[in-house]
This record gives sequence, C-alpha cells and structure tokens, in this order.
Amino acid sequence: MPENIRAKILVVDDDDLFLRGLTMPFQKDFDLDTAHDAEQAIEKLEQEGPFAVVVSDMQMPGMSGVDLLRKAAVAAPDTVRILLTGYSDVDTATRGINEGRIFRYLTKPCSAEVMRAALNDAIEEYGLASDRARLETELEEMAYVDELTGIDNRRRYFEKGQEEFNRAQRYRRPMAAMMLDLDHFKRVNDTHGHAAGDAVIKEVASRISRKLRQVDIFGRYGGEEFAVLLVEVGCARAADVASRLCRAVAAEPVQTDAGPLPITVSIGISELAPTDSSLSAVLARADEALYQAKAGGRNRVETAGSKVIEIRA
Ligand code: GH3
Ligand code: MG
Ligand code: MG
Repeated sequence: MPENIRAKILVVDDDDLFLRGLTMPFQKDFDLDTAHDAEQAIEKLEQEGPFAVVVSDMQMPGMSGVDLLRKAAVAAPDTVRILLTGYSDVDTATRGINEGRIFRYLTKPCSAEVMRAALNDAIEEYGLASDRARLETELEEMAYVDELTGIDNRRRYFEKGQEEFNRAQRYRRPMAAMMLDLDHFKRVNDTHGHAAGDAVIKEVASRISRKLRQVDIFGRYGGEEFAVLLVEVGCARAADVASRLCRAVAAEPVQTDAGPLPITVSIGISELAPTDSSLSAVLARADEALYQAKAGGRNRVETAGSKVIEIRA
C-alpha cells in the first residue's frame, strides 16, 4: 500500500468503552472505523471497503468473533483478519482460527504497542497479498493478451475458437473463419522502420475490432496476420463483413511517426463443413483463400471455393 494513503481498519466490539480505548491510540496512524456487532461489520466490509484489516472481539452477542471473521473471509477475502480473545476463550479461538483463516489473535487486555505491531504486520500482509494478486492478473493477461494490440493472442484465439467450433459442430450451427494479412507489410518496415510497422499493426487491429461484434473471436495469429471467427454466420454474410473490414482498413491512411501510411489488407474466408474435425481444418481453407486473394491483387476478399470479391474503397 502506498505510504501516503492511510490503511483502512475496521474494529468490531460490542463494548463501547473498550472500542474507544482500542482505537484512541491509533487515530493518527490509521483510518479507523468501528462496528458494534457482526451484522454492522459485514455491512461495512461489503459496502465501505476495501479495508486492509478487520479486528474483531471474540465475545459478542449474536455472533462470535470467529464466526464473524469466517463470514468476513467470504465478504471481503483480501481484508486481513485479527481476533481479540479473553484468556478464557483461547482454546475456542485457536480451534476457530483455521476456519476463519485468521492472520493473528491477540489476548485481551493487550497493550497499544502489541496492537500497533499486529496492525502493522497485518497491513504489510495486506500489501503483499495485493501485490501477489496483481502479479497473478498480469501473468494471466500476458498468457492470453497480445501485448502490442491488446487483442487475444494466438493461444487464446484457439482456446475460444475450439470451444465455438465444438458448439457449432454439435448443434450444426453456421460458423465462418477469416484469415487476414496486411498487404506488402514488409515494405512498411523496410521503408519506415519497425516502430512505424508496429503502429500500423496496432491501428489495423483496432479498426477491425471496432467492426466486429462482441461475440466474434478475434486474435493476432502471427506478425501481421489476424484470424477471426464469426459466430452464427455463414459464408455469404462473412463475405459482407470481410468487405467491410477491408474498407475500414483502407479508408484512411494510418498515422505514424513516419507520417500517414496507406494500408490495405487481404482476407480469406471459409465456413464450417460437417466433415471438419478441428478448427485448424477450417482455418487451413481460409488460409488457402487468403493466398488466392493475394495472388488476385490484394486489398480483396476471397472465399474458399468461390469467386474473388472485389473491394472498392
Ligand atoms: P504480402 O502482401 O504478400 O503479405 O506481403 P508482406 O510484405 O506483408 O508479406 P511478408 O509475410 O513477406 O512480410 C511480413 C512482414 O511482417 C515480415 C516481418 O518483418 C513483419 N512483421 C512480422 N511481425 C511484425 C511485428 O510485430 N512488427 C513489425 N513491425 N513487423 C512485423
Ligand atoms: Mg504474412
Ligand atoms: Mg503480409
């Protein structure tokens, strides 16, 4: 947690006097909030969080501290939990500690120093756990998202695509695949440099993304190649969509640091056949059609097993 932000701490005790004694020494150091019973505590954890730490007394009318912290672990899983017990409840408390995944328990009465040390440790734990969670999300994203364009990477495209392929095959629903490849892209790199090339790939991905529906699957297949799966769409409509994509890319030059660069894309389309045993089979036909589109002059769409569709910008 950044040092200039005071950690939010919730202290729960039914005894007002004790609550005041407990919070008074720390008013300056922490952003303290209090609750008088378990119900109020859960409400605050759910609605007024995130809290870094919740400290609960063991003995309260209605719900015990262990039960409260067990609920808190569900309501606000990231909040670190501390239990306060009287000497007589230590046994009960230790039994409940695993269930509530309690970070630490303190026996009452405890000094301000002991409490401060426990709060500081808990806040540190909260920070470490948030760092871990952030790192996990970042790693997950790295595994699935193409860094340059922010769209699905090849791996993710195949995962989602295979699922869609299975569904379409099982229910005999239409599905179309597209392979897209930037035209003469090597020239962009050779003439204007790799950075300009990267900017072009990024902008083309964005133009295509904007033309697709949420349900369509769009991934960066390789360098300057993209793949699309159109869900519930047959060849004829896929050809319309592809023509629109070609036009959207060619509509205006891409602005780069090397100046505005006119860019076009060629697209090959195929549709799901009942005999296809994998998504790769569908994509292989789209790739053949793409090859035909390139051979036919680029900036155009070709459908596997049919005629070239001319694009007029
Ligand atoms: P065609 O119209 O036949 O597709 O011609 P092309 O020049 O686009 O075809 P080719 O496949 O020969 O060239 C693709 C180039 O894309 C080669 C490679 O240097 C470049 N490239 C691949 N990935 C990236 C990337 O991530 N960034 C940049 N800037 N260039 C890339
Ligand atoms: Mg290529
Ligand atoms: Mg190319």
